[in-house]
Amino acid sequence: MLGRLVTSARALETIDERLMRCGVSRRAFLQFCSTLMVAAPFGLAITDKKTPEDVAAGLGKVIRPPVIWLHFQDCTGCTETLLRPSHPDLGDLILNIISLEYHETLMAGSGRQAEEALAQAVDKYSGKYVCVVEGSIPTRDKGVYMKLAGRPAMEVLADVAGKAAAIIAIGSCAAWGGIPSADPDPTGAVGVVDLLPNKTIVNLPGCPPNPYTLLGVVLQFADSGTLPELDAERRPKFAYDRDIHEQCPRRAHFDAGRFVKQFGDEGHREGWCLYEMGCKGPDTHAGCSTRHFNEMPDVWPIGIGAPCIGCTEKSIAFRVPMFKVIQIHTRATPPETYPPINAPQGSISPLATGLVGLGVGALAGAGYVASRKFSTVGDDDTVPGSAPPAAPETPEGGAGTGTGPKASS
Ligand code: FSX
Ligand code: SF4
Ligand code: F3S
Repeated sequence: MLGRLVTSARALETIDERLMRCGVSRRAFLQFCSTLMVAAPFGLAITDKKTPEDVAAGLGKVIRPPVIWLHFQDCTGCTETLLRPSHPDLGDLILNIISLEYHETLMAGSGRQAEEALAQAVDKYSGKYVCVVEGSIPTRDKGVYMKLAGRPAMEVLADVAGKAAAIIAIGSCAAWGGIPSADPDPTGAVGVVDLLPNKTIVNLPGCPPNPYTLLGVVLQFADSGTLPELDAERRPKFAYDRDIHEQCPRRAHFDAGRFVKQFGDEGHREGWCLYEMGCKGPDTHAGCSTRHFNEMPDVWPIGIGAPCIGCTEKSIAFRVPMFKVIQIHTRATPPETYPPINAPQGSISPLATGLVGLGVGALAGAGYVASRKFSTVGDDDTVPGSAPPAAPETPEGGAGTGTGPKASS
């Protein structure tokens, strides 16, 4: 695939040649490379380097990948997030790094002119271009709800994506239907994979997704003809292997049981956890908690005080109400199940003692706490429920040293 893309594109420029010709500063390119490194530190061949200079040296030799971008039922947010970072130069830089051959929102032409441009681009780069699809495809009533130049979107997709070297479904709409597929789904909206099940498709869900994920996939493909490793939902693992909750800056509040109860309350103003406001972060795979949007720190849903709606998960976003509290299915468990770190040494009922021993005894730390409780009760045969507080531990007479509560053997 590499050979095909590089040889056939000999007439195209390398990224270095293009940047030099257009007077783009090396500094801007290095900044882009370091952001790409931060956005995709693992799992992407092009960023698997020591320094941004190394990444830039490798990327500079890559032939600018021809990209044909299709728009179907969408809000254009995926395009906006790619080309409207807070530094306008970055949008320009991106358009110099990829070779965007067709994009309805950005091109000057319209109508017949635009149709001709599409046909020419497909013809010229047939089998070599990356087809990026934004938006869902209506299928109800033979796809009559969206037509381009008289052709249903389904037909345009089959034609253009069918001749691509790789297909990327950007955004939740293109990945699995997104907002247009929400109940009652009037147009029968589906994602690309539903219509082209046998094609190699990379899904980049998110409403919108992080633009660096797209650029990383496109550039790796242009560089080596390979795609990054995908998960079962065809999402690149480098961007979707963690859940939001794992690296959320509000996680300490979740663990401590500090929850926002109402928008605007004291907890909300203090930046507490949004779980009880319906945050879906614990069940949502995406990198937003560490890779923010628009090149601005804290610009992501939870960063601005809104709960994550699970926009990258097809079983959550636009299916589960935004503010509904979810059951957590990942490793993170609600804080009340965490073993206490400083357990009060007061009276303990037999039931509580038994439950502690059975329920959390398997955990090493909790097992130790439980055993302390067992020995406290057992040592002096105090009737459970009326035991005096245990003597505080001291360096001389700490746990397991003979005078304090003993760990069971
Ligand atoms: Fe969908 Fe793209 Fe959501 Fe919008 O256009 S993924 S509605 S943010 O941006 O397709
Ligand atoms: Fe962050 Fe949401 Fe998890 Fe709270 S529940 S820590 S806000 S991801
Ligand atoms: Fe989407 Fe949640 Fe990130 S709503 S943008 S996955 S924080």
